[in-house]
Amino acid sequence: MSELFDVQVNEFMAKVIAKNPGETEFHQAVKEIVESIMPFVQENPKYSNKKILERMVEPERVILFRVPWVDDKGEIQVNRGYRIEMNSAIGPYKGGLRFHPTVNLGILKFLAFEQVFKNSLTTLPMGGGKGGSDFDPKRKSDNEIMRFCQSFMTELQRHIGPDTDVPAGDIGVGGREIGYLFGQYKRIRNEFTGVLTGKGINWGGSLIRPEATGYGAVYFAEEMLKTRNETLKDKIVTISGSGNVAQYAVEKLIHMGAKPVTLSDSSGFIYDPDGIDMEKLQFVLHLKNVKRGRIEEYALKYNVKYYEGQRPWSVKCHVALPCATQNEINKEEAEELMLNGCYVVSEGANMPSTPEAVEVFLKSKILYGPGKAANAGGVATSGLEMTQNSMRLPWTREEVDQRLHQIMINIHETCVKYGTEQNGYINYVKGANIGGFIKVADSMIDQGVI
Ligand code: NDP
Ligand code: 2IT
Repeated sequence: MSELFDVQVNEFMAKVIAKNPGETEFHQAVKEIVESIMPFVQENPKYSNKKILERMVEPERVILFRVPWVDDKGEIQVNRGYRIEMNSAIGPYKGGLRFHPTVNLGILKFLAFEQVFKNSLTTLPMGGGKGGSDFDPKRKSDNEIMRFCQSFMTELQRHIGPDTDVPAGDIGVGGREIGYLFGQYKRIRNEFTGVLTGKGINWGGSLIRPEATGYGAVYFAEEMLKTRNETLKDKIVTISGSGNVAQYAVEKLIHMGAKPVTLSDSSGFIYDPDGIDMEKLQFVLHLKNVKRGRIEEYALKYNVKYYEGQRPWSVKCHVALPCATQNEINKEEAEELMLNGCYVVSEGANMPSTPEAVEVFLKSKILYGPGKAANAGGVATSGLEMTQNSMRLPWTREEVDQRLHQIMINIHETCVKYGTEQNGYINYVKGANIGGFIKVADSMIDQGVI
């Protein structure tokens, strides 16, 4: 980037930081976008004249509310609920809910901001939003989870709707939580609508939605490899996380003939040099989705090594799929991945690589697919769930999977279109940011000063 752009980015960021103090993850997400977009905006004065970036970093609406509930001991607990309605230029607000003790305004604003660009990349008509709570679902009984979800929805329901804002899952929010949330919405509003996605298959859910984010991240890795005339077959793959995204990334990797060798949770990671096969994956699904246990149990069951308190990036691999959380690959870990021969990173999680790690990937000229492109398959399939709800007609697994696959191919093409540099290197960060920006920015211009 030229010095002029550096100055402009720094000036822009100084204002964002002053206006949103302490929201470090939000600053990080905005800076990455602004660094990519600033040169493009300068070349296209219609965007700078209309203050598009200045408007985009300000959420259309932020909702913050009290979530009181009674635990199994009869004690009253108080959590904080949020919904960030970031941008509705191209469709109703759309994005997940995260239940995790670390949740705060800055984290949800970063996620909502990313979501705006991601949703635009899917080509489907969805604006961007995100919400959640600092509620910790770990070690809670099923009844406690239900009571919390009911209290959360009792307030959230007045702000959302199938044509207004359509939440879904994220960390700590899966099929079980969506069920309790949906039940409470229906009870209060007396409406059976597609107000949430990730619903159960008997009550308006879409086939392949649970699989979609993990499958999509693997499809994206495959598309990146194709640009070098390679495939995933026989590639050794490290994966972090062992939740929704990680589980189905592993399944698709197995289908494609790759060898997934690690999984993790917030306590540590397991390394299975023989590869995680379908039978072992079934064990993980039961462990995580039914027993709600720790990944360490995999090591005990299959007699492999468990690394307490560590992340899997020291393991030799061709491909890395971070599928746990933000900032889970730092500069040193990125360098270690490169030294060990890793040359494909496809991000299932949102912003899993720190800015310094991203710099390492781009300097090393590897195939690096940032989250807003690589993990867009989840929200894209949520968009397909909304379509099926509107039609009141479900599609088959094959139909949804085929559409998901095509959307990931299209997102990859958009990244190539806007991210290919003069020397031929595809900078997917730039490609995804500019590709996602244009449709939202043009829609904002069409709709006046909104
Ligand atoms: P889950 O709650 O199903 O799983 C999360 C996994 O990541 C768990 O193994 C969890 O371990 C681990 N994890 C969470 N927080 C941390 C942390 N602070 N440090 C270390 N490990 C952590 O969530 P998902 O699989 O749905 O989400 C994973 C990532 O993918 C997130 O970044 C999310 O935003 C992103 N994403 C999800 C989509 C979806 O459709 N679900 C769509 C697009 C992106 P533990 O159980 O110990 O907490
Ligand atoms: O980060 C994400 O894209 C999600 N958690 C999925 C959002 C959705 O609305 O399906």
